[in-house]
Amino acid sequence: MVVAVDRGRWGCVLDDDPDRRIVAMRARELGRTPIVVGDQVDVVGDLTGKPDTLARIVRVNERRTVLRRTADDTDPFERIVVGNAEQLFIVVALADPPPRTGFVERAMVAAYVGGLRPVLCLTKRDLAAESEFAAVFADLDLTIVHAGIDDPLEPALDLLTDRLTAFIGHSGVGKSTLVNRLVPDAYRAVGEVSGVGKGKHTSTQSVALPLPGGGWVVDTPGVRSFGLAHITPDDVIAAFSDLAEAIENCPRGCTHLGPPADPECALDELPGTEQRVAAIRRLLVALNSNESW
Ligand SMILES: Nc1nc2c(ncn2[C@@H]2O[C@H](COP(=O)(O)OP(=O)(O)O)[C@@H](O)[C@H]2O)c(=O)[nH]1
Ligand SMILES: [Mg+2]
Ligand SMILES: [Zn+2]
Repeated sequence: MVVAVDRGRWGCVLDDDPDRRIVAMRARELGRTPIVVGDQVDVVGDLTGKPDTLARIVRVNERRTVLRRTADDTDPFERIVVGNAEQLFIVVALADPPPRTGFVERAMVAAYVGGLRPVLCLTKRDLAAESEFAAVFADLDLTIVHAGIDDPLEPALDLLTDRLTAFIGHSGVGKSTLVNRLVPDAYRAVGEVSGVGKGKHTSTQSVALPLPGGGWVVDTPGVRSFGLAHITPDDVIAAFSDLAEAIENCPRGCTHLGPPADPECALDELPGTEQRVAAIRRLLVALNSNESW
């Protein structure tokens, strides 16, 4: 599995000896094939992991899930953030910075469409009550966990153990603080704004960190914007098995928002799903909001 990426070199761990880390290059025949953290790859060459050895990645196995983004909502080039993550921890502070439903909704869209299970991970409950914030998502399949500095880690660990989980969140929400509690030798810088224009030691690459009890968390410090240009309303609906079939009866070009934009949307004909459909339509509104994170 690829656990780190740095300027044309990939850090990998081996299935049969997860404690041995090797550094690999991309075999010439792979061209510019993207290789990202979480990818399962085949490696050849020197696999000893000794200093100054370099293995070669000769194949990238098909990804089970793919978390993708574009730079903004108009960027035609999509990039893969993490491969094969089972979950997306959407880290949100209840205050400082204040939570935004649009951020969570856009993250959920990226998760559902990529095949990841979204989890809303709330911090800073010591600063503000949960109030209505999480209630907005009640009709969606969204697991909620508290993992701020005053919360026990067990509920988060129950979800994380033995899985590969990607973490995203705005700067300042407490992501590094949480990662350091979960992975005590991770030494993620706390109180640091990630991204462009910072010192060269500021990591902007994703990195997978091993949980002491099994499983991996992928910190994504460079992901400050999360454009969704590559996602259509049909992609979002397709991620919900109870609604996917219904939209085959929609008129062509239906955006599934319902009246007045889509008076004949088939989602309005499904008995007993009004609230769920309304919740999923809020995701479609967030998809179209053109909002950068
Ligand atoms: N009050 C409070 N502060 C927190 C909590 N979690 C993190 N912080 C603080 O929030 C600031 C930003 O934390 P950091 O982990 O660097 O956030 P990141 O930018 O998301 O990685 C730091 O001063 C942390 O000590 C929390 O649950 N409650
Ligand atoms: Mg941080
Ligand atoms: Zn429709």
